[in-house]
Amino acid sequence: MSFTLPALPYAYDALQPYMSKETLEYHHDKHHQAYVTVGNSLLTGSEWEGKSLEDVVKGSYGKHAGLFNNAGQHYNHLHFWNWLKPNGGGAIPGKVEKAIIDGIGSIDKFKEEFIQAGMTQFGSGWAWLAIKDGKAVIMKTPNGENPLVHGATPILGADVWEHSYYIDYRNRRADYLKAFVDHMVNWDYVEQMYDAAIK
Ligand code: MN3
Repeated sequence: MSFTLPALPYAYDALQPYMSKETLEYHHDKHHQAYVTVGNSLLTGSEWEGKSLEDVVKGSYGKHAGLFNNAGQHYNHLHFWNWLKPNGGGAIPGKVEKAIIDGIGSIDKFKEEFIQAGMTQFGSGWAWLAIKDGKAVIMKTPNGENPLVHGATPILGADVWEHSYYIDYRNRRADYLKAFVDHMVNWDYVEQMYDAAIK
């Protein structure tokens, strides 16, 4: 298989005022497209050609930095577009809410720790809610890394690369993360990933 860039699952202006049309045009059409294009050129002829995206990400980690960075970012962004939706945030589906409370303590603590993970990821990277050994945990990773290479399954991720927020929030990463949690998260998609992660 090769990597392909799917269309956004909503209009480019659908996440305003929390994420602008301009941000999504650059982030999806330029940044994600570049991960797909470069990833495909590095995948072709490699030992991972024909493998699933998850297997490419896990297999290339620590072995082929260029392919890993681009495949990891392709995986992260495929989900990232679906982790967002217009009028997002709000009520968390019951079983996900229970998993968060069991693993992290409370919903308020989850929000606080998730935002803190994003704030303390120095430079580019991601903040995550992941399932590890059946439990909900907060993680953070640099660059294109994700929980898959740390024995966990991501169920929600916030891109804290500057390209994800600088047009709309400038240097105010905390405001972006707060808007992400309160107004943009597509909890139905988080629930789908949770269901798959605990199988
Ligand atoms: Mn990005």
